[in-house]
Amino acid sequence: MTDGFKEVLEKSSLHPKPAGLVLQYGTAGFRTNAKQLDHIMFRMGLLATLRSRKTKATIGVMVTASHNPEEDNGVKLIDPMGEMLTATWEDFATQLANTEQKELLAALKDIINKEAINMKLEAEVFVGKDTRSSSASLSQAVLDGVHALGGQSKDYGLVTTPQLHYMVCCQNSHGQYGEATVEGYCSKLSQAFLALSKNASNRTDDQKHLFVDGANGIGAPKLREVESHLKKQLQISIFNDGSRGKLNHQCGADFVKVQQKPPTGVEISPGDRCCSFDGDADRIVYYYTDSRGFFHLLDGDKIATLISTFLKELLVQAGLDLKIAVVQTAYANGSSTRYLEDTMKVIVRCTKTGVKHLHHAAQEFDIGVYFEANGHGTVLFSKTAEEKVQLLAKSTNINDERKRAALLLQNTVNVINQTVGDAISDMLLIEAILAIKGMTVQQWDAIYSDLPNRQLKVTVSDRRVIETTDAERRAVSPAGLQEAIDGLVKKYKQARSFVRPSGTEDVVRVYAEADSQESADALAHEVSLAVHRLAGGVGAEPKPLH
Ligand code: 16G
Ligand code: MG
Repeated sequence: MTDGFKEVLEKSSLHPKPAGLVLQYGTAGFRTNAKQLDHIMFRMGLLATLRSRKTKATIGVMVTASHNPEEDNGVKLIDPMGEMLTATWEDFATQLANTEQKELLAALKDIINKEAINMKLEAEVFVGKDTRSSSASLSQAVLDGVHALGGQSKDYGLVTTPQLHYMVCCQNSHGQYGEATVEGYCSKLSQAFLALSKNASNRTDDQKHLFVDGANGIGAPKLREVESHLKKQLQISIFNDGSRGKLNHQCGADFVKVQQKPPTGVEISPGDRCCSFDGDADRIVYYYTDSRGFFHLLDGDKIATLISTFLKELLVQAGLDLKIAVVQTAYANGSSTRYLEDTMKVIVRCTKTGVKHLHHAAQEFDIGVYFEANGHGTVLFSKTAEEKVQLLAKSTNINDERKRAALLLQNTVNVINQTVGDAISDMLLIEAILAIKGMTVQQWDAIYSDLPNRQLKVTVSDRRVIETTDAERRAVSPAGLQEAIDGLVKKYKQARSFVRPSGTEDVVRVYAEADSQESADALAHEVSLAVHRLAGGVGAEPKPLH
């Protein structure tokens, strides 16, 4: 044990912390300019090793800054079943990150004591990275941290974030979830996709064609690996594959969702079915342009609707009594919530922003479909649900319709990466559903019409003055803000608005929706003004959009 610590001391001096630098383990780990992250990576290697001993399981560490610009990087830890790191350990991560160099050992020992960690136990950490130029040396710093505390490591090199989550889950489930290799991932997902596709009626090559914007990130090369298993059942043209353009620059899911326009670097014609991944391929949105050149976005809400409709129909056909729910956040378009509740009659839950909150809420149901409007999401099946599906799929004394539905459900379970939202897996599921239902992207889009909406940002001196409740839908402080929002919302038809401090940027976010784009824009502006006036706005007051 003493020796181990000696090595920590020696190695940590190679990854020194800039004095005074303070960083926070945010919604999705640490994320900032890559130049500030070397010591963070080393320390997250240390922390992951402790977490591995504590849980007696393999832990993952992913080096990525997702949709942030190329100059940034970041890191997040993955817990044993492939979930996000548990909240108490997020606090340890922040403490360890901000401890000055000379206090590092004391901070480590503090965690070891608090969590009663047996340092004699073995530890194993899986490490992955995205395609950023800084990722190679930063992931090496993680590995240095793991080795300094005597942990074993496996370096997966370039993988998508959800692939690393998958590997961790496979390893800790001793292969029950699948084989912990990229090849294992590709073959599990593609086999399930091919089995699903057999249920599609004959499709033309055009109908099988999908245009994918890889955001110039890791999603593109990883999708190529999957594609080689798909036996041309899906014909993919990949744009922004990283061979030329800059990561996330004018492309990728975040750009398309925020700008409401197609990415640059994609040559598409009206009606072509397209999707965009983000920089680490844990997010996906679909879109097309119509013959008049109008852009149509199919975001996480539309994806959740498509998937939950498909699953609900299969449950009815299979005669399975399983409780299905859709989990959304306050950003979900009001039309989607209304459609799901009133027409589809499924349970809808709303949680705070951030994948971990949705994931936990979805675990409470037999089948929990969760998606953020921005395209993060997946489907979770409870153990009972999976067992019932398996049993029915094996049974011989049921009619053809039930059998077909049971097999479809079984393959649906297998095509989904249940550990976390996964652009590649979500894409395969969506493509299979469209093929089976014989549905075009326009028909999918027409299931319901989005309410016009607008998102704005307001800079304030301290965004923490805004505190929210009711899954971020209401502000409890500063005094008077919620009353002001309520008053403004009343002025417009079908209107809704809320504000929340961002978990990833130093701004307050404002969301508004209403029956027309003009009204949504005007409401968003008026609410921004209220935030600026009541929550310590910095600089000039927000100007109207028109
Ligand atoms: C992070 C979250 C995402 C959330 C976003 C909100 C994960 C993996 N990612 O990217 O789910 O929508 O933050 O950002 O949890 P904001 O707090 O700046 O609005
Ligand atoms: Mg991402």
